[in-house]
Amino acid sequence: MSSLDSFAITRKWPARHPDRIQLYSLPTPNGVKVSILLEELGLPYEPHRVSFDSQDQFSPEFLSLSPNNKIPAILDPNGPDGKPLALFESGAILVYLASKTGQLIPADTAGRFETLQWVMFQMGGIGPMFGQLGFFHKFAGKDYEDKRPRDRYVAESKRLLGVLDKRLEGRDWVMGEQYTIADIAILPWVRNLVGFYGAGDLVEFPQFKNVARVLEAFVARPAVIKGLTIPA
Ligand SMILES: N[C@@H](CCC(=O)N[C@@H](CS)C(=O)NCC(=O)O)C(=O)O
Repeated sequence: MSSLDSFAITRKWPARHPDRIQLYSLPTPNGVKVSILLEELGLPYEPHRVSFDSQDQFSPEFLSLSPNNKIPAILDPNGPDGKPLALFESGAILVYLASKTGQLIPADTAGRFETLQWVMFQMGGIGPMFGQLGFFHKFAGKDYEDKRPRDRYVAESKRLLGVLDKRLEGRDWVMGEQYTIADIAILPWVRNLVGFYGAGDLVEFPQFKNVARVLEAFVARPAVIKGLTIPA
């Protein structure tokens, strides 16, 4: 009997290593944020694939942990006070894991909140806007005759890329010299926009030279290369 047995999610995705962080995910731009962070931190974890083809995200077991039916989610057997902690929402998971380890987030209060501000910029801006652009450019919305919704998200995505490009001027990473969870939140979405969504031309990506430079450095990191493939 492990401390995770009382979590219904472990009935559908049994924990073979209940002492490790359990990750429920898929290699999407939101999912890989967590696998990349776990790889960067070198924390032992056990990934579980939540298959959208089988509608796993709507199963009662998954909803018991992630009521918004979205990946990623985690179950940490060693949460606060040594008790298990279940979490959904990638931003909350990034902040939790960085705080738990004291890594990839500045130690000083001002630097910490500045980092969180950029994580929120991704969660409230880049993620939802790029995601809508993907719908109207690559998925079902591409067949809509009325191109105004697509154009709205193209314009908003370009605006957000402009904000990010300005921030990265003269900086190695979003927070300057220090690589943080802000980079891990934002850059998988930029990669997805120009890669999987094929929207590079649409948003005139080459003009965002600082974003392109930092994205190149990001995707070369061993932890990023590995994290992008998890769960297999
Ligand atoms: N704000 C959420 C968004 C998560 C999200 O949108 N996940 C998508 C995959 S990238 C998902 O699980 N979609 C499944 C569905 O909507 O049914 C987060 O950052 O964790």
